[in-house]
Amino acid sequence: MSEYDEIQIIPTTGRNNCGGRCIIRAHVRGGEILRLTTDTPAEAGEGVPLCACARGMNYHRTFLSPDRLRYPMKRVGPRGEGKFQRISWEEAVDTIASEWRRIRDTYGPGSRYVTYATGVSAAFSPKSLAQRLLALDGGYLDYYNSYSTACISQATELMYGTMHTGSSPETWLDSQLILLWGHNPAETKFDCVSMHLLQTAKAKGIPLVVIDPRESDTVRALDCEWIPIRPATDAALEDAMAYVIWSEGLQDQAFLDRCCLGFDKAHMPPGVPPEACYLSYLTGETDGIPKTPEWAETICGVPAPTIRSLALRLAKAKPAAILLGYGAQRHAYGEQGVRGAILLACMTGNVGVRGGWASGHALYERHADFPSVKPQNPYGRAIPTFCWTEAVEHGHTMTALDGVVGGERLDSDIKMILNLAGNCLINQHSDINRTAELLRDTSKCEFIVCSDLFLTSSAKFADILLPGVSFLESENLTQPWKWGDFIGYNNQVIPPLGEGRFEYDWLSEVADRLGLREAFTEGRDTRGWLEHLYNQLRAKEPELPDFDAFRARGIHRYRNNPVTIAFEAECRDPQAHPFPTESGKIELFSPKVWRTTFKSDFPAIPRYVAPPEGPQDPLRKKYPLQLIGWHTKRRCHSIHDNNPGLEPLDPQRLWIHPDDAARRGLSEGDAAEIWNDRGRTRVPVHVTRRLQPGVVALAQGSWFTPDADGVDQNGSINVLTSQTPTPYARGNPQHTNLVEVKRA
Ligand SMILES: Nc1nc2c(c(=O)[nH]1)N[C@H]1C(S)=C(S)[C@@H](COP(=O)(O)OP(=O)(O)OC[C@H]3O[C@@H](n4cnc5c(=O)[nH]c(N)nc54)[C@H](O)[C@@H]3O)O[C@H]1N2
Ligand SMILES: Nc1nc2c(c(=O)[nH]1)N[C@H]1C(S)=C(S)[C@@H](COP(=O)(O)OP(=O)(O)OC[C@H]3O[C@@H](n4cnc5c(=O)[nH]c(N)nc54)[C@H](O)[C@@H]3O)O[C@H]1N2
Ligand SMILES: [Mo]
Repeated sequence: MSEYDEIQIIPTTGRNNCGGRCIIRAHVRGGEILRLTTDTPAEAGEGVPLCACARGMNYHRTFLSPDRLRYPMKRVGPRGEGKFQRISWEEAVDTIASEWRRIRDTYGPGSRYVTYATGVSAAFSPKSLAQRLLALDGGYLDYYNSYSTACISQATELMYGTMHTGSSPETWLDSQLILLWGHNPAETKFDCVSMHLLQTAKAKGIPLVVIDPRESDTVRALDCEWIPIRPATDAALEDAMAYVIWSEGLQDQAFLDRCCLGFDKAHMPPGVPPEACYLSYLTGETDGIPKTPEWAETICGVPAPTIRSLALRLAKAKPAAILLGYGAQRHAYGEQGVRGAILLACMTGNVGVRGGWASGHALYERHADFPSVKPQNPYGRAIPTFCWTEAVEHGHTMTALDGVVGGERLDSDIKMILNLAGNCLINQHSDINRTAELLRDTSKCEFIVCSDLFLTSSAKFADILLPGVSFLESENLTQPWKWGDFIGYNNQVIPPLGEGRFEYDWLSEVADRLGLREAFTEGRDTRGWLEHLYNQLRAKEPELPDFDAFRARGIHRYRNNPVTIAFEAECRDPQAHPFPTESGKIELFSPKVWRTTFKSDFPAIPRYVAPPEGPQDPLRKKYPLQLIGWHTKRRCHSIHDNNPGLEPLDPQRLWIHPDDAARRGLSEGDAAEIWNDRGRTRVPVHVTRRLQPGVVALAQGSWFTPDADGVDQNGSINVLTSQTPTPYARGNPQHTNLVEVKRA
């Protein structure tokens, strides 16, 4: 390279699992990245600029670090110890192909599992490609749910019959009140447009209220009202708000009568005792306890007058929107807070109207998705993704009662794991110590392949460890999460580091060993597939330019973005346009839950249930503090934790209230140990009034770094979290934890 070489500006987009997918422009000279820039208002035209945050601007520093994995390796010490020996790609591929075949022939196709892994959240992802090859080779154990949205997606479907409850986000500007419930968009990127819209809403004078145990960055960035709540008690607050609205006669009774099942006795399904309705619970007819604000205050910690006034404001603001983040549902009874929010949206007549919001998951597709590369899975069975450790331990005993779908039971434990561009094998899954012990036993899961950029805690558990390539070194097709009307081309910027390879290349060689190359590749290389997938999308989205033009620009911003309101027709005339539920109505009471065995511990109506490790658990005598996590601006999950340049943005610290700190003799910056029966971690404390006494908070995603005694030294929250799934969705309760803290 010389300074006279031409500087090329290559447009690309990131592909980690942050909802943003911001625009990155790499300034490259002679194969070397000089700097990264991002979208500009001039480029964006009338659209919202798709600007990268500090993480986006740091991709090259994170990914081109000297710590990158550079060649294939095989494990030499005990599994998990992290000792590896360099091998050739040929040996790696041969070993994978022969173990793949052996395990299929010994235990059947359903013994093979590809983990939840979001490091390449793009259309042509290593995870989907591995599942493609397994499907062509007889099948694999699939999963459903995500670590992101298990409870919110299933609770929403339970009530509306669909997760697609989102309207166009521009309609937020037609609201009179917006509640950001367990939602922190200033920090937790779901997209590049939410904050822009919320800032516009703020400028228009629309009141914004944040309900969160922490005074999040969103409270500060939008200067909004903050209602602190005890973690895992949102459903109690919602019950009491419903009580106030009902006792003041402010509910939209016509809407409830027309569109909802189970609010009161007169609207219950046949064959169910009428007093199983929501109202009988609310008034205390069934349990003698009216769900008053005073009742809720003792549980959720929000003062009764605040509850009353919030309820009245919600009922009187017409229309109003309850926007849910995913934080309040990553809890032990995370389903119930979601159901309560939907109930409030129904009671206040905010469903199906512009400026209102159906609430729930709010999936929304204004434009088509890229097609899948996965053929049908001949094995057909799937588990909740969070329950994969159960399937390693005792898969052959798992049945529909454990969340198995697509068949009555599993016929094998998991014997082979492919963990490609993911860190859920250890770092991001709950109860790291339990998972590590399980995976150390090579008689249980017999073979583990990891492909990553770094020697992460998950990568240390690989039998074969492969060097991947980052988005700067390979290409793909990207799409943002729900609000963002564009698609991006992840152009390759520089050649791969070391012997790093995109997963498709070596999977094609494994396919070759299995006699499946032609079926797997259909004769295409990566570029050929990307063009093929793009053209399939283009057939549905006629305004897309041809592939080469799209690739050269690196982005297409959709011009035709019609405004849609979820359930407009259903709400107007549910007879002619039934909701996609069994009853054709919004099921405030769920006949499905009533019939099933969930009945005993999971109620058929939205209502507060005291969760294990919640504020009312007797375990608080031993572990008095409720610990939650959050997704910090400094990382995307575990990504960027090894980039010291980003650390000052949000150093890993335990947030603790001054009263709790004083009681333990802790001052700002002191090293603390946090523990419960599952594990221990050490981290400095941040003494702050940005949360209430009794609550502590630790950002999720920090790299598990155990000392010789197994005590984590890096504030990695998953040494403290539980593997017990939530009762209905069987999701991850990773924000519900009781702990104690002391000076380290
Ligand atoms: N910067 C950044 N952005 C990201 C990600 C990232 O890692 N970093 N990850 C992306 C991914 S994959 C996902 S799934 C999303 C995650 O998005 P979310 O799940 O919404 O993010 P969290 O930070 O876990 O939770 C949001 C807020 O909920 C609060 N909260 C926790 N417990 C409770 C509770 O009991 N009640 C209430 N009312 N609030 C509660 C937290 O304090 C937090 O401020 O973010 C995406 N965007
Ligand atoms: N306690 C707690 N745990 C949580 C959460 C929580 O809120 N609290 N959140 C959960 C959520 S919402 C999610 S989505 C999961 C996320 O779980 P994961 O998807 O496992 O999380 P990441 O840390 O993003 O892991 C991505 C991995 O891919 C690697 N990688 C990045 N880019 C590339 C690439 O181009 N190629 C290859 N081969 N590798 C690459 C990174 O080095 C990293 O190891 O975590 C969950 N875990
Ligand atoms: Mo997520």
